[in-house]
Amino acid sequence: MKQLSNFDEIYQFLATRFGNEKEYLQAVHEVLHDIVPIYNANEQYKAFDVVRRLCLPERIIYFTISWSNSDGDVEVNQGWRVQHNSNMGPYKGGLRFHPSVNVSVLKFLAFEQCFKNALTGLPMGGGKGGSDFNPRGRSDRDIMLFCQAFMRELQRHIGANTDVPAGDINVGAREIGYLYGEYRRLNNKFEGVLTGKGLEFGGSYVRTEATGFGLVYFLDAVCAEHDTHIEGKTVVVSGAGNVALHAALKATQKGAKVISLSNSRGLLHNEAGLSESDINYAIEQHTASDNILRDMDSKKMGQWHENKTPWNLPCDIALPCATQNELHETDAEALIENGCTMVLEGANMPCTNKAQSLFSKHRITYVPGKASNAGGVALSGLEMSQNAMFSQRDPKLLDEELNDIMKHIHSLCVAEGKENGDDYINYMKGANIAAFRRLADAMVAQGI
Ligand code: NDP
Ligand code: 2IT
Repeated sequence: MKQLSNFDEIYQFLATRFGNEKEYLQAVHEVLHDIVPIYNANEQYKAFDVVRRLCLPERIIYFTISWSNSDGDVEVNQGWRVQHNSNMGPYKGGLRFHPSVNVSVLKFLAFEQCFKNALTGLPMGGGKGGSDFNPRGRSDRDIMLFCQAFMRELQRHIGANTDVPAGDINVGAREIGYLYGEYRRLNNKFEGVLTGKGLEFGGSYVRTEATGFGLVYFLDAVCAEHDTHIEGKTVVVSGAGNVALHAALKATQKGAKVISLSNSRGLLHNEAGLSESDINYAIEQHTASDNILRDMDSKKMGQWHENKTPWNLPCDIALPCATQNELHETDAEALIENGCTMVLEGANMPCTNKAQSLFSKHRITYVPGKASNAGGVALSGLEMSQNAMFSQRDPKLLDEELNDIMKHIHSLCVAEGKENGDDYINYMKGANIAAFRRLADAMVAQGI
């Protein structure tokens, strides 16, 4: 029976084989540290070698997308689907279109997705996919042609009970519509094979808002746990996409002062706090604009600062909602010095390892994305169940269920994340252990 003397042993096994996959190793390292003691204390987990099996994807599909753009030129992109773990349900997780997409990024996202999906309590395994295609500056027609070519390859590997992709960076409602249309045409099936669909063709109410809203529902629970509330707090948000804008909107509705948004090119700062109508303007216009934040500056909704990030702004709460490793150790230092006491991740792994360590050293409340951004995939799970029943549920009830799911995840983190004799809650440890127990039990029950 395999006893792991410490987490280094299995990490070394992975590091030797996947030494150049730094994001994947970073995500695994973060989890192993917390779960190996639980593994070592459980004879069945050891007998079934669950940790090693959980770290390795069940399958990685690679394909080349050769397509003809709207000018008739041939373009070639790379595509992947990482089907990480299916013990708890069909592989489930988003698709990302970005030039930075590679195997390491998708493996880290797929690995984290398994833990996140386990926390939702819904029957979903974990996966992630995407392409190095860069949609910036492309015509709508090019986006459609690319999505169709991508789906021509992906379609043979997915299905409503096999693998259910959704959106992620640069894959939103428009792209899901084009992807879904191509799947339906090729398979002659109208089934819940993708989530994030339009409301007219099997989509769910509240899915668009769910990640950002869910993040703020989680923040509500964190505030209650610490005898405080969101109202009156100064909040910095990074990103200006689906997650960031809906987080900013819900936080503003709850009385917080949201003083920033950002993108890969710079920062929008509004010291007085963005209004609901400013944020709604961004929600309505961001997909049509090349840089919505610069447009907001020209409309006097804040000041645009080229190449700046929000992390030097004084605040009570930080919500990083853009991308992985966007918040470094020096940013964490600046946040702490300027009075920030809570950091909740809307993006996946936005804080570097060193930034995380600094937060815990200074007893800053830090919540990893696998817990705090689980609202998006939770609503995807509810979209899948609506599709299976050919129904469409009421938005108010779905919003309440999202709130309940986020509160439940919070309680799991608190139950497993409280250190003995200390009132500091280690949300990272809590999330990792709670998710691991569920995953490991499902693996043991289903044999090798
Ligand atoms: P969007 O494509 O809607 O928005 C992404 C935002 O992040 C844009 O403002 C983009 O700026 C910015 N961004 C992207 N790359 C960088 C970078 N390298 N540096 C700074 N800013 C960057 O994506 P989402 O809002 O859907 O996703 C954001 C994060 O949330 C991702 O980590 C994703 O994995 C995670 N997530 C998403 C969920 C969902 O349901 N959509 C669910 C759970 C997590 P620019 O326009 O300049 O590129
Ligand atoms: O990171 C994520 O959780 C997502 N991009 C959403 C996944 C999903 O299947 O809804």
